[in-house]
Amino acid sequence: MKFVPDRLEVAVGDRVTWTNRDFVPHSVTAKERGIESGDLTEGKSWTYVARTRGEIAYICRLHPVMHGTLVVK
Ligand SMILES: [Cu+2]
Repeated sequence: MKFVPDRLEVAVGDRVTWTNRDFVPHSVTAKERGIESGDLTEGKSWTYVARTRGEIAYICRLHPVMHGTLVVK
């Protein structure tokens, strides 16, 4: 029920992959950026290509207490 790590710094152009290692579904969602992984069930992955600089605060849409930050440098 948490993103590990919950803060990650990457470079522009990097591909970032989230994998659900939990047994309940989760998502990677940042509405203002149009980021939406859809529901990721156990073992499923989703990849985002970081194309613009900045900090992206994201949540799990299914469990909004789950927060993460992706820093694109
Ligand atoms: Cu979740």
